[in-house]
Amino acid sequence: MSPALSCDTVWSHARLLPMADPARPDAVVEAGVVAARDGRIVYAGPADGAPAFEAGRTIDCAGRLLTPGLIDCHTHLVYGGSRAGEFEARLAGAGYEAIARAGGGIVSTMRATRAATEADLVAMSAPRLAEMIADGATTVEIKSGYGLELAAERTMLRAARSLGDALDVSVVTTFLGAHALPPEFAGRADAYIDEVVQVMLPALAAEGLVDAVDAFCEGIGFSPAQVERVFTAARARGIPVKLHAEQLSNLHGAALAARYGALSADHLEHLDGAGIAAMAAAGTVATLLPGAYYFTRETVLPPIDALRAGGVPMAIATDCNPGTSPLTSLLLAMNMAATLFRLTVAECLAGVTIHAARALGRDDIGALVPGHWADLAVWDVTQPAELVYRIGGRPLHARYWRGR
Ligand code: DI6
Ligand code: FE
Repeated sequence: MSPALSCDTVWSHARLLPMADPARPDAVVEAGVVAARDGRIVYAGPADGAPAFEAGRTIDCAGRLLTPGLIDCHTHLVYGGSRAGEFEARLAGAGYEAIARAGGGIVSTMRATRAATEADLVAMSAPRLAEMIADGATTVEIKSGYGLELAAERTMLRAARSLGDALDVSVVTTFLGAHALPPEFAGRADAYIDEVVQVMLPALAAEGLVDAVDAFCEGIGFSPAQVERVFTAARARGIPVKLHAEQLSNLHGAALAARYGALSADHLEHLDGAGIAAMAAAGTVATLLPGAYYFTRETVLPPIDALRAGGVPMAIATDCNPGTSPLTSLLLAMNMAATLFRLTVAECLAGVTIHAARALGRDDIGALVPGHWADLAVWDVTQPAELVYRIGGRPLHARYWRGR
C-alpha cells in the first residue's frame, strides 16, 4: 500500500474548473478534490482515483464550484484623488479636451498622485484592491504612470508592492512612465522619453520595482518610434514589455509589441489583420478591457472573431483607472466581455485565469495543476456560466491565497 500523500489542506466535494486543458477551458470535474502543501497544489482532479491524503485540515466545499483565483492582468489601481467631478462634468456635456485644458483629466490625477506619500497612496488604493479581492482576485497587476517623474513613479511602485505585502494577494508591478507627457515636458516628448529610458527605468529597475514595462502608443500618448526606444531599454535589461495599443486609433502598436516579444497588447479596438498575425506568431496575448470600452462609450469593437480565428489567446482585465474605467470587479469585466464583445463563457473564464497568467509571463498561477500556487476561489454557484451571467452580487464563498 502506498503511503498517504501528506499535505496541509484538502478541499473536498468541489466541482472543479481546472482551466488545465486550453482546448476545453469549461471542462468541469464533477466530484473533485484539491490538495496543497507549502502553498502549492500537489493534486487537483477527480476524488475517484485520488491518492489517500494525510491532511492538516480538510475543507468541505459541499458541491460548490472551485476555480483558480482570478487574475487581473491590467490595472492602474494606485493613484491619488478622484475624477468623479470630471465624470459629472462630462455628463453635463464638457469635452475631454476642455477638461484637460482646465487642468483636469490625466494631469489632475498626476497632481494628486505627486502630492501623495506612499502611505497616502496605500490608504487610498487599499479599498480598491479589497474590492478586487472580494470578487475573487488572487493576483493583480498594478502599473505606475501617474507620477511621470522619477520620485513619484517610485512612490507609486513602492505603494503597489506595499499593498501586496499587506494583503493576501500577489501584486505584479509594471513601469508605465510613458503613459502621458507631464506638463513640464510640454512640446518635448522626446526629451521626456530620454528621461524615461536614461533615468527612470534604470533607477526603478535597479530597485527591483519593475516586473514589466508598458507604454501608451497613441496620438495622445507616444509615437511608435518613442515606444520603440522604451522597449529597447527594457529589452537591454531583460524586462518583458506590454503595450496599450490600438485603443483610439491604429498606429500598428500591436505589431510593434509583437516584434519585441511582448507579453500582451491591450485594448485593441482598432487592431488590424497584420497586427493579429504578428501577435499570433509572437505568442502575444490580446488583453481586452471592456470596462474602458463601456465607460468611454466606444463604438468600435475589438476584432474578436479574427483574434479567435488567429488563435490569439484573449485575456480580460478591469483596466481599473480613474479616467476611463473605474472598475474593480473581474466578474463584471467578464460579463461585459460576454455582453459587449460576445466572448463565450469559456473564453471569459480563461481570460481571467490561464490567459491572464500568460499576459503576466507566469506559468505558476491560473490553473488547478500540481506545482501551481494554491490560489483558489470557491463560489456559491454550481455552473461556470453563473459567474459570467450575474451583474453585481457577491458569489464568492471563500478564497485562498497560497493555500491560506
Ligand atoms: N488608456 C486609458 O484609457 C487610460 N490610460 C491609458 O493608457 C486613461 C487614464 C486616465 O484617463 O487617467
Ligand atoms: Fe490601461
